Amino acid sequence: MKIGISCYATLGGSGAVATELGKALAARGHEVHFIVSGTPFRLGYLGYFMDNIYIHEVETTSYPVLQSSPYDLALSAKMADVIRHFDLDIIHAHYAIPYAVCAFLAREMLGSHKVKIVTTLHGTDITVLAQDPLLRDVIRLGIEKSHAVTAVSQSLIDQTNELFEPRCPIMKIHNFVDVHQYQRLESSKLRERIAPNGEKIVLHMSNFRAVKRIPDVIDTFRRIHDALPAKLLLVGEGPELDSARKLTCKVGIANDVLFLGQQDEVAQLLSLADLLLLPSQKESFGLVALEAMACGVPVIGSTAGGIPEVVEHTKSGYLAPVGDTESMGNYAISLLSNPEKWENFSRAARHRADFFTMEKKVAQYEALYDQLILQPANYQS
Ligand code: GMT
Repeated sequence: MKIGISCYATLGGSGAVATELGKALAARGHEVHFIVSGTPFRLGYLGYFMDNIYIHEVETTSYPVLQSSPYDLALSAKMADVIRHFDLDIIHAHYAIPYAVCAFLAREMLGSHKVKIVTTLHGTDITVLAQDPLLRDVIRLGIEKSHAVTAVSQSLIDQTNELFEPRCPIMKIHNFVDVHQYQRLESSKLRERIAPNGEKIVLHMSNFRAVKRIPDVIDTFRRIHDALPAKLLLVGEGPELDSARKLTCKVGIANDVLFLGQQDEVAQLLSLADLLLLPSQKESFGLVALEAMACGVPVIGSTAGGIPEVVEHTKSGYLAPVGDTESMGNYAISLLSNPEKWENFSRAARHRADFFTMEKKVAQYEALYDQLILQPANYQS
């Protein structure tokens, strides 16, 4: 098959999933065309050449009469160009706006073309952006003009159904992890440097947006730190980073918190951790939780969105209502102070990750593409 993929190229779960999917499809012999604003971050540091992958960068223009640089229109035109030139079978949009809407525009530009549009909803496109009445109808258009729509969790399907009542069912394809790449790697030397006195290592990794509730990460860690020697690794960048630094000073834990910024060697970092914290306000799936679990790291998180579909409360981690840092702290302390319990949770986390293996989920996407290719060219509506 010839498959176009359009997604956010910068840091974030949707771009990570789209890129890992593209890599897996290419490895299975499909021709994959990324139509993006820049090389997706998970393709940028492969260290080897991947056959079957093509990258088409969108260039925008500016002109005094235009209010802003028309990126979305340039993206649509680029999609149309790539669809026509490479005779794509599928264009897979990751995130409703702008990608699903641009894919629709691209197809309209081409008049008649066999290409089918698949849209994957990732979370904030529905749980945040679609709450804005101005954007809601644009998102509705993207959903209705797709030939198939998938979502990364049942929770996200339920929220989308409630908001849009789409005519065609949304298909659940959970996110996935490459369990060969994400496994607990040897890290004793690094661990010794970061936690020289045998401190427990707690990790949070995100885009540091308000939705991640960074103050809850810090408050949960403060409770752990009060009870036992521990270090907190904060990985990622985003708008809440500055206030996070200030808060760690204010609560007196700054010496035991490491701000690592954006990092590429995710499996290596996760392998260092004894616990992952994910106390999000909204989280359609929580890819980082799955990647951590594949590395044998139990998760302490909130019950928001799709997190309970990934983390089994009391088995591979503990979940508490959003904002309940007291329970999160107590759960964390009970796990970190009981090696046998931690070992059981770690094993269960690795076992749980096997439910979300890349092979299974990529096969589901492949089957969906196959099915669409055989169908007549009408949109959902
Ligand atoms: O919030 C993020 O981590 C970024 C965001 C994105 O769109 O890149 O992630 C969303 O998509 C991920 C991949 O499907 C999911 O694992 C995240 O749960 C989801 N984020 C939210 O729902 C807040």
